[in-house]
Amino acid sequence: MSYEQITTPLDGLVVPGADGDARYGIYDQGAHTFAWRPDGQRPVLWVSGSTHLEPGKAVRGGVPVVFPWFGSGRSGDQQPAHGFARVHPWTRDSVVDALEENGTLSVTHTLPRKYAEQLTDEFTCELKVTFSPTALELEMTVSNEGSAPFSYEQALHTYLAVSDVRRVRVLGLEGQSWTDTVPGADPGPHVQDGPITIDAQTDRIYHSPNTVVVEDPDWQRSIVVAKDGSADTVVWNPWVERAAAMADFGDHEWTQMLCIEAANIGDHAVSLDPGDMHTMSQTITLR
Ligand code: TA6
Repeated sequence: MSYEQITTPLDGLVVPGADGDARYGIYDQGAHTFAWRPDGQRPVLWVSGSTHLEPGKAVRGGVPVVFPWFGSGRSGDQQPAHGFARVHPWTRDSVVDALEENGTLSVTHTLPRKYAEQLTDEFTCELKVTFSPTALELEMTVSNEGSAPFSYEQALHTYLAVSDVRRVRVLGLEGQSWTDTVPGADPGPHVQDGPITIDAQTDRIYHSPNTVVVEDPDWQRSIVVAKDGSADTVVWNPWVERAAAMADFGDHEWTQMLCIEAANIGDHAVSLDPGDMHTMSQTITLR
């Protein structure tokens, strides 16, 4: 097993499986993980068949890195949506290839400071992604290199592949407080009563550090999303109308995916004093 450099549609690395499909994959743009598929398994990450795959445009699927704001930010007027990190090429600093030894590949990227033209803050943002046959681990570390406090929002906006989103259950957030961000909905706060099931457009910020389990009976698997350094978990499915309104999202694809996102948003934005750093990590496994 070995990795290959790719230059189209975007620069990055891929580890092809026996069938030629990507087992592991990451683009340099946005340090964007686009594939993780353990042996004998279906893909764990979902990517739209209609996604853009061109420089400067966000990829619809995989794990977009949301930084330094979520959505339109705490001011409500920040552009681009979900920050600039995901639409620029990051510097690929290191690749640790242990594929022959144990099937593991670690890739570390940093976000070039020049793309943060809207910010005066001095910071570094690094993402280390470790692919293995049993886990996908993402570690996002931000350091304050300046002389003033630096505050940011973040998310690992993970698109999980499911058999049919109407038939999965999400466990681990029972009793947790959540905010409804569906346009026109009562934002709450609400308290989660029992497992989460999806029967309409769903766009929620759970204010919880808990591990989440997505039970998928039709595919006879559960996807476990554990995290550290994250106070919020976003749960999103666009459902019919929202999916149809997105050019980079196939009209019928909404049943195939569910976003479970480790995040720090709003009141949980991270504030770093000069010289401080913070790591948010997300580890995905199957059971
Ligand atoms: O994380 C959920 C969310 O904020 C949704 O409201 C929806 O906008 C989704 O992200 C996708 O955002 P994007 O900018 O990638 O189209």
